[in-house]
Amino acid sequence: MTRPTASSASTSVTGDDSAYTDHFAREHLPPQALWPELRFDLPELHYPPRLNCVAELFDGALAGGAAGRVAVRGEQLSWTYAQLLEQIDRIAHVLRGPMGLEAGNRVLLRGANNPMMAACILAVLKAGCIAVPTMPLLRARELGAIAGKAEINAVLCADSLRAEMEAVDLPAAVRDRTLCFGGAGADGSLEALMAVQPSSYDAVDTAADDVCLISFTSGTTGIPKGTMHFHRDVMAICDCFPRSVLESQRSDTFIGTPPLAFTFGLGGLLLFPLRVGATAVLLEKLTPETLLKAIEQYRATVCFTAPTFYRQMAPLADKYDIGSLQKTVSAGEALPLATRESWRQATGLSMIDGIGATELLHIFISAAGEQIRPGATGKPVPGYQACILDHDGNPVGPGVIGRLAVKGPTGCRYLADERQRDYVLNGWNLTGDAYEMDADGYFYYRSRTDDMIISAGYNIAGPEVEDALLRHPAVAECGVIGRADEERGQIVEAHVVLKPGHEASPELTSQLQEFVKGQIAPYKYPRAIRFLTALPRTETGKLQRFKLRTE
Ligand code: 3UK
Repeated sequence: MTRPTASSASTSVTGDDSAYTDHFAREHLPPQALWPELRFDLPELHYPPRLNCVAELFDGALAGGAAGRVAVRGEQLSWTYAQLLEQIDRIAHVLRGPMGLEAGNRVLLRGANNPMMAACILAVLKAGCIAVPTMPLLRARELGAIAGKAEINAVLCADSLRAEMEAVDLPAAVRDRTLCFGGAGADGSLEALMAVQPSSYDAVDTAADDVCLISFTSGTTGIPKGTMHFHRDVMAICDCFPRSVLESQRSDTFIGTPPLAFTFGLGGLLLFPLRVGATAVLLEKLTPETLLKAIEQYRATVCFTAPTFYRQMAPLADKYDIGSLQKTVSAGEALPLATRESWRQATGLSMIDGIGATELLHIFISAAGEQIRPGATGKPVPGYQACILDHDGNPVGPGVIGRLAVKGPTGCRYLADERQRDYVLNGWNLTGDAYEMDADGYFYYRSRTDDMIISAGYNIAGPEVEDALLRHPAVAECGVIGRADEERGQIVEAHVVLKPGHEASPELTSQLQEFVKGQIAPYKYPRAIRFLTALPRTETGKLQRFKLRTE
């Protein structure tokens, strides 16, 4: 078996013996010929062949003297590193004891962001099982599809989400292995079972390439895709973006909105803080106002959320004392320059934009501080490489729009999915984004590859028109799509949410159209404008363009 070294990249698994007796995950990995090339170009990415990421995270934090420091804060409680570890260990005992799970089994997880949900996810990994976290708003039918695809063996579910979980069509054996947490702690609850378990658990001795996480894409269309990640992938994301771009430290307090079931949130709000012995604030149901309030209350230093949240927080920021904030990270969709500027005006902070994907686990192109170039997402995060490919898969130079291609220590491995062939080309991960590079190697987002609008022979990127519209004082949010048109093939159609105090009217429509023409090439202006009260978005803050199209 080839082992990854600094000089030779390898697409091979480390090949160490799996610790699993249930081989579902390895048996459902795509054939290795269809994997992207994996690169371990930095010394810190050379993990030992036996690796349990949760043991590794806690060993590191405790060795750094974190035992008595606060690891997680929720609305109701805070746990130090020692206390969080004890919760994790008790849950791990429940999984492998009374629940009767074996190594390699899949555990579906449901819950909003809070310390207990975090402990459950980490316990599953520590116990040698595979976490399948699910977005809190999913309904029974969607959960059923995920449960079926991942052939889950057990469920840990927040009491508040119990009713929807009970409506899922599950095999009796899985139903019998469903535990709830965060309720009154009644007999049979996870907490009741934890209370009688030992307070310390020896991590299962997993291989670095044992699958520990199956994360389903928040995909805006089609059947959800399960992406499979190894123990070493979890460590790799902690040792890339947070180390070289974010430069997080143990004095940091992390806060933000993305669900732990979204890898943006799992990394930014749990794994990254644990890696440096910092504090994670985990709060449920945040709004722009309550997030600002929480930043003030918890003296947060690092914030992770989506562009739409920053856009809504900017005009409210002066009502709160958020002077503790040092770094703000935006991901999930393109950060319009207009939003970057209004955030800077409101807070004095330069936004750290970063593109990530569930397939790659976390952020792979980004920039912070002096490295930021307005309009660009940034440069490949050390450990990753990126280029732009044309239609035939050949690299193109600066100034040409093409398909973004990435490789690094993490990469796409779909769970039994034909679409693996679409995401990987010649060893590169193709994210489905149209990007352009400049001569200095900065990467500029243009649109999703399938969202490029072609009107009367011109290529028009919706996000550029959105950025122009967002600069108008009446516009709060907007989404631009191509609408089929007999004469032009497609026309640019804008969907606009107005700020309070502004009314939709034909005059405003013309005003907005003229306003756009004054900022970007006039042929890009929205020939049609529709006014809405809100834009359709996913739980992760992504605009659902297909919903605008079918309206
Ligand atoms: C889009 C962006 C422009 C892009 C994610 C950070 O979003 C995440 O994962 P998903 O699988 O979606 C991936 C797609 O979302 N996107 C994300 N960030 C940006 N487009 N600028 C950005 N900064 O289309 C990408 O292909 O839901 C983000 C960390 C972990 C993640 N999973």
